[in-house]
Amino acid sequence: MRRACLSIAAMATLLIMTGCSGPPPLYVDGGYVRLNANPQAPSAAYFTIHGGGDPVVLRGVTTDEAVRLEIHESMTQGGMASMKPVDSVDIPAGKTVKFAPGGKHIMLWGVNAQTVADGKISFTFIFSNGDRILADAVVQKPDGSAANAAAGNAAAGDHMENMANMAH
Ligand SMILES: [Cu+2]
Repeated sequence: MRRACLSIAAMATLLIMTGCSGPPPLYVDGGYVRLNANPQAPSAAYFTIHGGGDPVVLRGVTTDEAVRLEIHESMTQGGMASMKPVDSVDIPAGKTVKFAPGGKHIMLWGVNAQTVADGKISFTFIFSNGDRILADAVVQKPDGSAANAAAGNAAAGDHMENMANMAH
């Protein structure tokens, strides 16, 4: 599913470069879950959302593979790091919104152990324009290495393929 979205994005990029004026697609990629070293504590998921032709709002994220999740925003105030849940995230047209450590993230409670072993978690992103976009996240151990070596390598391969597409 993720691969299909990426190739549509790559094709759209090519169309734009060849002079077609179709709007850029809204899509999600670069997903990974960083497991918490403390199994009782929540883990975090990170993604990159690429805005399409019109501004939209991310209204929610779901997964079948965790007990609960929340969209969070981390901040540092007076040297104190904290985070708070957010209900929605604005995705401006044509802009990239990155979920990354120290900023926006998806907090996950009770990640399915079998999913962790498989090394991949699927999420659905729900947008204000009605789009529901499925995106996979590679599961990483607390040290950043892949929880499942095969899944981790496949993701790295996707990334390389992506870079190659962009170079065309
Ligand atoms: Cu959080």
